[in-house]
Amino acid sequence: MANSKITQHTVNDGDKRFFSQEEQEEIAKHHNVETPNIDHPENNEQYTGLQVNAGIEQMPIVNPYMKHRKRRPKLTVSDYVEGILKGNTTVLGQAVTLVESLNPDHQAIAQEVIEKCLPHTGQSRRIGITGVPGAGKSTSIDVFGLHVLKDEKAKLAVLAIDPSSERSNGSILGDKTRMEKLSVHPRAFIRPSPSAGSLGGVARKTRETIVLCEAAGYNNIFVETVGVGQSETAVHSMVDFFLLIQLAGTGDELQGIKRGIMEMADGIVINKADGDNIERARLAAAQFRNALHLFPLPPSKWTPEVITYSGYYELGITEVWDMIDRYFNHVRKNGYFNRKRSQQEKYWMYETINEQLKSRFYNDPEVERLLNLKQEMVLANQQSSFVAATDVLDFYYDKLTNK
Ligand SMILES: Nc1nc2c(ncn2[C@@H]2O[C@H](COP(=O)(O)OP(=O)(O)OP(=O)(O)O)[C@@H](O)[C@H]2O)c(=O)[nH]1
Ligand SMILES: [Mg+2]
Repeated sequence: MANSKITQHTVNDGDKRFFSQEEQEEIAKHHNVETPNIDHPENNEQYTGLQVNAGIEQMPIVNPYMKHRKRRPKLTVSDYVEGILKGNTTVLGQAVTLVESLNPDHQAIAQEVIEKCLPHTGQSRRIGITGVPGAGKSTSIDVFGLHVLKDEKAKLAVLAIDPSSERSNGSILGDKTRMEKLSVHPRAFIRPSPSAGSLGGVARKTRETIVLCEAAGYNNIFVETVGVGQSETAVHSMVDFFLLIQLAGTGDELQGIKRGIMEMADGIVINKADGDNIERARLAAAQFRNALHLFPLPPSKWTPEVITYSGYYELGITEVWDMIDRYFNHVRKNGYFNRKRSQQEKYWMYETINEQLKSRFYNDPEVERLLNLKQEMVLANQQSSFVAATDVLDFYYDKLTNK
């Protein structure tokens, strides 16, 4: 009895604890009890009954054969640049991840890498592709992409802008099922939209990714976006050619609501011109052509063309691409190509300034506090919105100048 009292000790919290032989001796000494002498019949030589085998040793919880996986060595700026210029897609992918990272250290490296890549860019055709959900963008990009890649010297990067999205990882990745052929093509690089954030932020990251891709030798860039909201403007401001994918019979062609988007388009293509949809697609094309006549000639002096095709059945793909080739010849000849790119550079400089100004202002904790206060006052009619706004701005300017 005394033995069991010691070997199985109950502590206050009701936990049962077990002690080693030495510990038991130690405890026994402490409690003034004799060292337990475990006297079991099994230990007697005469004993012939059942024996309890020694238990097996507890397996270690860590696999002793496990090899420590080497951590990927951190790349330096020149490692990144060198890898990208060699066209190493793993390094390119890692660099894009840096561009997308919110970590300021990553951002700093990313900016340096971009800066060093800039001299190696500008040689590509940048094509924006938009269309309402279900218009067939992914299906079409797959076939357009393969068409472009028939040229052995061609490399294609497919990027996306989808600021709305929790689909961030879905947008293109999920779509890889719809881009089956392209996603396994050795000369294609597919990257989903940077994860949700402000449109300006997402668009800037995509634009920086274009720089990296071009430095890596991708001479064709597709930027996909969903045909709803403001993202078209962002895409339009980073591509040379803007392709609008439309469907027949959705009523869009009559509503003219997409006027802004139609004005941006350098080419309108009516998808799903197959089966019994061919006639309707032709009709829609005619309506679009009529509508386009109402717009003045754009600064490119290029009249947007309207073409029907079928992405799924791969009909009319060459015609679509011939149109795009014609556009590039046209704008290269009349100098619009370079002019537009310069304008875009300027646009993005101002966009970045706007974005930075706003985010610094709104992320300042003191401004945030004052804003909350002023908001209350405005809601309670104690101050006009104009005076409240001026007060907050003055406070911020003072704070900046006193720094
Ligand atoms: N009949 C026909 N169906 C097509 C064609 N192109 C695409 N589809 C079908 O239309 C549906 C939508 O195509 P997607 O390529 O996923 O369209 P999407 O524009 O990428 O759609 P979101 O990613 O949701 O914006 C799919 O079921 C396609 O199979 C086509 O040329 N003809
Ligand atoms: Mg899609």
